[in-house]
Amino acid sequence: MVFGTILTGGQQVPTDSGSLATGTVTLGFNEEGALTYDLTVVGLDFGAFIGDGTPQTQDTADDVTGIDFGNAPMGEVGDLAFGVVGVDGDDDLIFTSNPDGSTTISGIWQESDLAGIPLSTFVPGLNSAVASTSESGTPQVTDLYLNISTVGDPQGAIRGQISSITPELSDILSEIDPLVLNSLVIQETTPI
Ligand SMILES: [Ca+2]
Ligand SMILES: [Ca+2]
Repeated sequence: MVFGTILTGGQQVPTDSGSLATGTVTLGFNEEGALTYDLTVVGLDFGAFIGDGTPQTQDTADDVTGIDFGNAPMGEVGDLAFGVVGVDGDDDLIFTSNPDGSTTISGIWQESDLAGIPLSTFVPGLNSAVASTSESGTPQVTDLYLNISTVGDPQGAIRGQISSITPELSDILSEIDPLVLNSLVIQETTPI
């Protein structure tokens, strides 16, 4: 995958949401030019979207209400580009509840999906970031981000700015143990 990022509460704007949930996502263009994404999250409740809708946790604050692509640089709130859940969402969404308690969300953002801002608007910027990364070996942050909102954090619990990444970083992001990543983030954000 040529794009990826880590989602945390600390990337929320204007302030840290305080959420201790984390996510990793990798993305890439498929042969048809659509953007495929694989997102794995620890610490949020996707029960409403899986099977008979049984909640994954008793607490309702962690219940996910939206998974959205937004359009803004890091540190800014932008317009909704593509809301992937709901009736006008991604028709390719697959939710998988993993044995370790994490949830994986996979989908394909095509030009034909009903998006607030069509995918084609982002393609030149995304391609240019990939070209720059393959030339310099350095990740490039794009103006596209992923935001997950919940009952407790309706503006967003965790966010990650989509970056073009090197093959090495892509391997790390797809192979990292989600629970290990989550414990690292919790250690960093919990005051001693
Ligand atoms: Ca819950
Ligand atoms: Ca789709």
